[in-house]
Amino acid sequence: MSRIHIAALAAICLALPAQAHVTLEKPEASAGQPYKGVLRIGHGCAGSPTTSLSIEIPDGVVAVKPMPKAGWTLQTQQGAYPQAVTVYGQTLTSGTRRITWSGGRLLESEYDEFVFVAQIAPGVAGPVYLPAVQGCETGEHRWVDIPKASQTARDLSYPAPILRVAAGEAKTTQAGPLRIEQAWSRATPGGASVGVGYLRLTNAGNTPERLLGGATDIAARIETHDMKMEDGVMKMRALPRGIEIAPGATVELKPGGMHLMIMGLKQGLKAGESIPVKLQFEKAGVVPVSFSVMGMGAPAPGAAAGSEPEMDHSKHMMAK
Ligand SMILES: [Cu+2]
Repeated sequence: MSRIHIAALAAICLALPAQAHVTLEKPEASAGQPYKGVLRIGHGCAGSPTTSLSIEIPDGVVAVKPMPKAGWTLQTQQGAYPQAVTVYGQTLTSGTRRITWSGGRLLESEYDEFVFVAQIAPGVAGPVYLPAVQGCETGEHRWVDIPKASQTARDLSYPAPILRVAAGEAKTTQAGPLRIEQAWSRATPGGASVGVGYLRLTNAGNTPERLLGGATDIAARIETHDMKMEDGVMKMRALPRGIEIAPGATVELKPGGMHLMIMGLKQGLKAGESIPVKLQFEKAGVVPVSFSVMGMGAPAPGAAAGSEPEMDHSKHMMAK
């Protein structure tokens, strides 16, 4: 090859758009929030078709669930987290640390996306990296370089996909001695008239407090409910006296147990939005809180599949 050809080739390589690298479509996330990662593969290995993609999940990215891809085999490797993470009332100590899609064939001339969902642990801030190995029929690209203090990703030939995490606003509401945390709900299927609400309540006061229900513009009313087994069937019942939070106690409203029931929904609840709710307490009175809506039917982050009772309230039976 002539000198000119080499120079031209080098120029082309340097001019490759960012898409030539393996990158995340949305490289920003917030601590304590859900995150959907879309890895983009825009080329093969020097022309050779891509046949696998493997990514490492960094510390602080938890409750990871990869999306299966038609024509590709999905494998995950589980491992311990360096410290337990509490997400929406669940304490997680381990989870998916590596995802591998393999067995497909993505031509140099084609583009594809590999998807996972995750939760960013509270307290994470700054960049985290998801080293990725792109396997090809011939050779591989190891997108695993992490910039040193004086560098940026631009200085690296094979930068690892970067995710910049903004310190999330602490989703904690304080009302006198009462602390309200991690208020969340679930997306509803079309036409559903009821939704659920979960949260954690801590009473640091000396007298009992009581959650009586609440109100929201997007539904007729909000009730306090419980679930219990009756003749082998999980049934829910209204708690007309509300839910007590004893002095010094923390009460968790969570799947399979006590919950808020949002009755008479005027619109569906969509993952990613937040619902403004005015909670009603016996002593603290009306306390505004917003509920983050999580994916439909998804178990609470970290809950093992099948570990929770039926949560589709449209099917579930009201105890008499
Ligand atoms: Cu209910």
